Amino acid sequence: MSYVEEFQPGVGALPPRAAYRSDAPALSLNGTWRFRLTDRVGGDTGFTAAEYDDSGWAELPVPSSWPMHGHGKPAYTNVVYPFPVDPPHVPTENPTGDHRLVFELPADWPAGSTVLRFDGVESYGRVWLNGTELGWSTGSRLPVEYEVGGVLRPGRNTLAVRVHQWSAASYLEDQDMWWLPGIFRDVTLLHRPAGGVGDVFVRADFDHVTGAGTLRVETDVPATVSVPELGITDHPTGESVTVDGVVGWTAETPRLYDGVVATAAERVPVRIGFRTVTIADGVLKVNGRRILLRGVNRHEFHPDLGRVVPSEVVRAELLLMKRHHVNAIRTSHYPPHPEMLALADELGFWVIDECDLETHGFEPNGWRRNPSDDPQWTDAYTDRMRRMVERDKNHPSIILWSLGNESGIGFNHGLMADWARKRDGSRPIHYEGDHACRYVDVYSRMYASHEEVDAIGRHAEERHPDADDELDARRRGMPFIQCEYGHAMGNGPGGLAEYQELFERYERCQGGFIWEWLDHGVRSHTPDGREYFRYGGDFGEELHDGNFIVDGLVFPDRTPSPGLTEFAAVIAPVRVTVDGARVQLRNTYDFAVLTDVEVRWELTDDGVPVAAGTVVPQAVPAGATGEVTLDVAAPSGTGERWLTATVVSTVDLGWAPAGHVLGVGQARWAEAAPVALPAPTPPTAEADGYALGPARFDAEGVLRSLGGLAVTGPRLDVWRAPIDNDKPYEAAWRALGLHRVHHRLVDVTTDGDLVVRTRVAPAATDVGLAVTYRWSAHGDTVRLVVSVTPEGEWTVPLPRLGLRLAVPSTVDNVTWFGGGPGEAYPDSRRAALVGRYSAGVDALQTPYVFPQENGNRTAVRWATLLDADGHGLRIDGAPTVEFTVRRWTSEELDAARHTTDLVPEEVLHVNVDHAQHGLGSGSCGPAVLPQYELHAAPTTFEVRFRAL
Ligand code: IPT
Repeated sequence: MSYVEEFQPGVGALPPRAAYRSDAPALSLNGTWRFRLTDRVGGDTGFTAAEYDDSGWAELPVPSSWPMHGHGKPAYTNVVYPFPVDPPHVPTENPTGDHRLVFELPADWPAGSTVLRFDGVESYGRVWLNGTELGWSTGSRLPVEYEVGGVLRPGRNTLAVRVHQWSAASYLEDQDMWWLPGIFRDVTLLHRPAGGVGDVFVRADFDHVTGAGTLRVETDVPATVSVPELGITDHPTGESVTVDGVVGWTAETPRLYDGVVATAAERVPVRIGFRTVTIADGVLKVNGRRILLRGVNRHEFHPDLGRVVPSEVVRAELLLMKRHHVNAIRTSHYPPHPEMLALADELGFWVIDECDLETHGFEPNGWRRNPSDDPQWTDAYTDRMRRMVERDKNHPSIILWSLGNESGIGFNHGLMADWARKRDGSRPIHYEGDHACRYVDVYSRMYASHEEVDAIGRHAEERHPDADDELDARRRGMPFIQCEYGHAMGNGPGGLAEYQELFERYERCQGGFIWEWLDHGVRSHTPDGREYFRYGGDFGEELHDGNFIVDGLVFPDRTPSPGLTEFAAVIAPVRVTVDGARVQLRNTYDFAVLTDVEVRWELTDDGVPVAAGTVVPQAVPAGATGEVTLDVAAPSGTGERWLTATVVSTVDLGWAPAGHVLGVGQARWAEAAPVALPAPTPPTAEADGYALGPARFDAEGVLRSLGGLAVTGPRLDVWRAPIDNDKPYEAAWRALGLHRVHHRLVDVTTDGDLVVRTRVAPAATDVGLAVTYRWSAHGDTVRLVVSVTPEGEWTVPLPRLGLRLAVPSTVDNVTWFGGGPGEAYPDSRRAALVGRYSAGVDALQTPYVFPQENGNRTAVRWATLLDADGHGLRIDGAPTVEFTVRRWTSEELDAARHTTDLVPEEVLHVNVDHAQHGLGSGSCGPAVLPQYELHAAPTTFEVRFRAL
């Protein structure tokens, strides 16, 4: 048995303590180290000696995930272990990274105690300083400190770290992510002055009735705390002090007070947020009020660097979250870099800090030998919990401790929870895997359907089979959160607005966390230099879970995907309702007063502004609704008239500049005046087809040109390149053959109109769609009425129902009046506003890492496709269509595996749809809600074409 196959968590580390940076000397050992990769445990340790010659080794930045720097490769599995499940054993072939750093100790470094701190080493790190072994650690996303005062030398020092990818601890770190070994967080030398502060525990409660804050700081040694702003000066630690009139900390009002904890030897800056978390009457409250979590699950990943996320990237991404109204983060599924929590305190997020624990790979084996229920692993479990709580306990943003993720359930969870409650009774315990809620304080689920959330809201959920009456009653009395919902894989998720309605309807349902924030794609380039992102299987892994690793609201480079835009619209803090000239503003914040905002309104006719103005509303308290009446002097007009009211901040919010949108509402003031079409001119038969006004058809009744513009089609289309969230349907769609339908011409006749009848059906089945295309010409407009009648027994929904046509690739400037500016689908269209928009065809594509249906513009009244000279085509819905245009077909999109597989054609493929099926969350969760399913049913729709 190899030494990496121990159940115990480590040897030689100091007891865990709070993360802080004091005025004691510190030396970052981040930088360029020497590196050598071998494939076995237990190799010669000669490299740990100071005199060892490492000049032949590679250079490697630390922190780093070494496979991202050309040493070995990343590998992705979701649930399964990429090695036999035989705990605590791991493969003999065990990528092992030897790291060496020679560093100079500053001449003024004080004598005495110094600790060497590693903030993250994956998965097993063995450490030597100047040839002396300090110990070893596991618990990758947790810090470890070694006392090195006795081994540190003046001048030159040699640090050697041997990191093994696989260890017994790998069984506890089976999170759904790339396997990426390395010293991936900071390495620091910290002087520990004699009489220094040691551990610090800042407890800062807020009494929402009196407005008083009570501060009590605990330290290992007698010390004082000062908070100048609150008039607290040299107050002894260990004793409470109550101050009236403090401002409580909340995610919406993240008020921090700067303080200092001091002994004669050391000063530790602390940032104090007064807040009290309680569960009362079955509701999770902060400072006495119910909170609603509008959260995301956040992994730490960077497309070039792996588990190393530069601090400026972290700040930018938290700002991006704030700007999209995200107010909560679950640190799935391990404690983040400590700086992220400091930022969460500062910017304002509710955080579930989750322990670095997942044993999901035991599930496919029936949870046999699951470490969660095995005493051999108890120390490892409680060690992880202790190291998380001790490191992070001073962050006001953290409101719940989570025991980990997807680890089944066992008594070790109970021991973790017990320890945490004893050490920090101020935060409730979360763990989703405890379905009976034996050890936890909140009821948490993942991917519960709307129906189930509704039942939970009514306290009418199913009883858990393992729960007796008491346990059942206990759970039924708990607040409910969805720690994961809305699976943001590829296009989607759909149905978010309906979840939000449930969270707002039921007091018990306190929101949730979208799975997940970020696509973990690995940035790569084709030989000719085009960028794309790799996912599971792209590194030749023996076992992998493909693109299940790209399931975020932002792309790997952290640009927002339409899913984020939609989520932002759904959770926008101000719900704006326009009713004539009255605009209601519902403030959905839990704490913040709506103030320093203005309502900018605009009146448009067919998307063209005709009047605009600004009004300043009265302040609206949290949870209340305010109203303004607009003074609109509207000119007369005949277009479709919309009033749009946008609530924007008039001040810099700290996380967004003035002008930031907090909510938008729209209402239609007038329908468009009906267009009177000129009387029809009948079709004429020609040698090779038919002429109808400006249109020319071939003998089979297929449109070939319009006013001289080459056009092919349109003909019926029911296929879309399946989206990841089509998982519940895709197999049935393909089995039926919806991706390979045949169009049989029935006949072409003229009866004043040109009437083309076809039957559209896949081979090998007797179901089909009888289609009639009725064409008529009215001046320069050609009108098409399509009637579709299903035949046979349809048992699957349709991906889409509409028309596809091809036009020359030169007409690639698109303008439309309808929903926009971004893509939208029936169950994901809160972000789409009616307006007039323009974009090039390329900008209309959404580059999902795994290519799939995308780019639909919803409720399009009309669209023009024009070339550089302004010639082209206009398409009108009667009244609206769903509209997509791309340089490849749906079939090509379907076949592509990476964005760079898509090659532009000489034509544009335009989909003009009567409807599309919804998105849902079916890649990992509920399918499309019934009201957004598209069923084959008798349907008639109308489209008009005109050459421009
Ligand atoms: C759930 C996991 O907790 C999460 O890490 C991720 O894998 C997600 O699914 C899917 O992307 S577990 C699943 C079995 C519901």
